Amino acid sequence: MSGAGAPKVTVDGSGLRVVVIAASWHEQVMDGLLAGARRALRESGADWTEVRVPGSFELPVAASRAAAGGADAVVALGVVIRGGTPHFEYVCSAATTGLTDVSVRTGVPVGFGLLTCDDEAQALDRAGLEGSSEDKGAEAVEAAVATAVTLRDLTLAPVLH
Ligand code: DLZ
Repeated sequence: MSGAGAPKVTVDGSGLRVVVIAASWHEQVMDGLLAGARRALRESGADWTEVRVPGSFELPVAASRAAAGGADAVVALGVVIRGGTPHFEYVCSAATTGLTDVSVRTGVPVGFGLLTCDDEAQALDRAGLEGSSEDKGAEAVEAAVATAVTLRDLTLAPVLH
């Protein structure tokens, strides 16, 4: 999937409580994703907390707890790099399905900052580091905060007859 065509999302997230959940595999890439997420959160004006989980497989259960605990938006960050066994597919699929389920079941938007890459070079190119072509940590924050604002406005919108 190409990153070309991504919108520039700017949104006022003041008053929102965001929980960032970050996996711990692939430290250099994760550092980039987290730095991008923090930049975007500062720009949005939202308040946030950060928690770490061991791997991307653990992102959904932590996201579920954060949503149940009152977060207005959750941002899930992780990196999975393809290896020589089908393990990659299982971890990616479980994390993706799990995060989707959390967001639809709870009504709390989950920013999808999970990189699923063939190799580390691909991941570094998307990690928002110097020389990277994309900043997926920031994108995940922008999407989650923008969606939380949209959902808040939808809840407050009067019913038109
Ligand atoms: C086991 C595993 C492997 C092989 N690779 C990754 C990875 O590239 N990225 C990641 O976030 N996690 C990986 N894991 C760990 C699993 O996500 C999970 O933490 C373990 O299977 C324990 O439940």
